[in-house]
Amino acid sequence: RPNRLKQRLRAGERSIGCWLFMGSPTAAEILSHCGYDALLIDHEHSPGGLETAVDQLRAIAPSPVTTLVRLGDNIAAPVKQALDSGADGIVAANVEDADTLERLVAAALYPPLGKRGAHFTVSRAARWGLDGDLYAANADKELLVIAMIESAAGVAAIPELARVANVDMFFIGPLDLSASIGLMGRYTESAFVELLDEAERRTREAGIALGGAALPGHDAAALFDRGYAFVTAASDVGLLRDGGLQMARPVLRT
Ligand code: 3PY
Ligand code: MG
Repeated sequence: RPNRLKQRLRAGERSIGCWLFMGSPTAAEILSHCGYDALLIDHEHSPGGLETAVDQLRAIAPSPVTTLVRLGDNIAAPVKQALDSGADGIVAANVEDADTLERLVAAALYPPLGKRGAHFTVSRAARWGLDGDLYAANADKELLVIAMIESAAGVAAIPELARVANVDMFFIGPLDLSASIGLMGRYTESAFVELLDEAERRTREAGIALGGAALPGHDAAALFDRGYAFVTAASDVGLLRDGGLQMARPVLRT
């Protein structure tokens, strides 16, 4: 199946994503109908493991939305399992060195480009072996590998990380980026603003697509204006929480 986000990146089109923190296939299904280009299943902070992810992927599958899994750990095993389960790509949190990134890319790509092990019978992505040849022929071209930059060390490493082949995007995580310099969530502090600017500038200079999460108070449009190709501006939890507050507050006040 075509990777919508990857196609849009190639075409220079702006794309929007939403995080899935609830481990809920129903929330995933609802959001798959809302016009996002990509949904990001989180395994870094969220409940739910691979089997939950498979149910989320099934719920999204009738839609053309790209599915990404953010890894709980930057090692090879969950990369292979997420991709064989049918995710269209992986997101690695807080990447700070080229060796780690190289190993993750190698886990995502079949030889000769990488070292991804092949097994199609157990692979939902290869339609349980029915599409083994087709999947093998297209996987390396279609999958996305996204590295998150979310520390001062990660920003410093951008030129080195950019030399790793077959990385599709650097995605800036502002919360952890601010925390890494002792300013957690203090997005207007000049030291943070400067570090964010530097991360954006280095990514642009490296010629890698820039992604990021919209800060509270910054809408996605502001990030697109700064050259972002992909922005996440919502999550299943955030939408439910904020919608819940919005409905309850006026009632409670009367
Ligand atoms: C961060 O801001 O740290 C993120 O991981 C974005 O989702
Ligand atoms: Mg983070």
